[in-house]
Amino acid sequence: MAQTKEFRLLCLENPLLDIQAFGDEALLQKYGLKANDAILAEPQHQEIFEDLLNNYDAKLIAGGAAQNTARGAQYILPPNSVVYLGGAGDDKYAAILRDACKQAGLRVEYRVDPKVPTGRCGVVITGHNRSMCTELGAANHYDLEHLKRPDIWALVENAEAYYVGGYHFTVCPPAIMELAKQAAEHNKPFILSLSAPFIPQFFKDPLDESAPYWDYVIGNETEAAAYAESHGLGTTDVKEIAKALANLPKINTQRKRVAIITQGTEPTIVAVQGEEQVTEYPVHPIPKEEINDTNGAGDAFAGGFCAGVVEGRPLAECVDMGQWLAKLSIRELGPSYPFPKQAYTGKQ
Ligand code: 26A
Repeated sequence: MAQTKEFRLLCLENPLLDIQAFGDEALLQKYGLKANDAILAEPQHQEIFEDLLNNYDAKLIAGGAAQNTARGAQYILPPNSVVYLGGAGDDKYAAILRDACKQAGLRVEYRVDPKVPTGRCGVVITGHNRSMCTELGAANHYDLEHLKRPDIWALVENAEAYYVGGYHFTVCPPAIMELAKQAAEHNKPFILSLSAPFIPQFFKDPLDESAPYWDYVIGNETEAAAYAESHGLGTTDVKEIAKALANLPKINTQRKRVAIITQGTEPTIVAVQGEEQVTEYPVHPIPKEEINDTNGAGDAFAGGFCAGVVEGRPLAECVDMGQWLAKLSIRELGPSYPFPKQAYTGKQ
């Protein structure tokens, strides 16, 4: 039997170690955090990491949104299917990340900066919400030079699909554009996640520059709303926003753009470029008592979805794979997947 090609999916973003704890309203207030948000740490947030570790029994868990997605896609795909790029330090935290990725069978190619600590993300869980506060550290030093290094660029050329976490717009838009252009030139799918409301709000220009290259754009309802507001779409209707995203101008006309908006336990909305009809895919709920936390649920959705795209499955099945993997992840602590592995056995 012919061997399947290796490393068909290449992902790029910010490797982070999550410092995650169950907290309360007082903790959120202490640092001025919203219950469900993702922000970059500012001076007033510096203490949160030690605070979580010392006073809230925080756990260290591999994170970084697209790294979670990459581990998720690899969870479903055959061994050696996914490679992940980003910037990390040369420290204990990087070792934990490498270990977790190795266990998940994910190949990582970090741009190592020995002078800067690995990025970390303080995660405060309250109920079914998660508030994230990120200090990017070495992840912020990812650069084009690393992407263009001959051994890394060979991985880019070899890959058949690209997934970029929108959080990377805060780090290295030129690297994103290189992948976007490579995808369009070779008719490979380029998948982008909006990542967080602050990306369309405060990184609008680089986001918009990449938009013509999106074959798939994935976001949740709050990211969609932030996009609509920052782009003056004049609507708060998720279906209309999905349609607007799908119908933005596109460079590679061989693929119709697909916009996918998840909404927690509400149906996933899917719009296809040029199509009037928007499709809703109901989520298969799990009993409340089985929910551990929702940190990484969206990343897991993207992971399952990307695995489907790489395998060339029909759109409805890609969505189903995303919902399936998200369901597995929210039963685990943080952005993790159950071991021993469960197999996706077809549409639920
Ligand atoms: C640039 N920022 C803010 C970030 C992140 C991030 N990943 C990359 N860049 N802020 C939070 N995360 C990750 O999101 C995951 C949950 O979706 C966290 O590390 C967490 O694992």
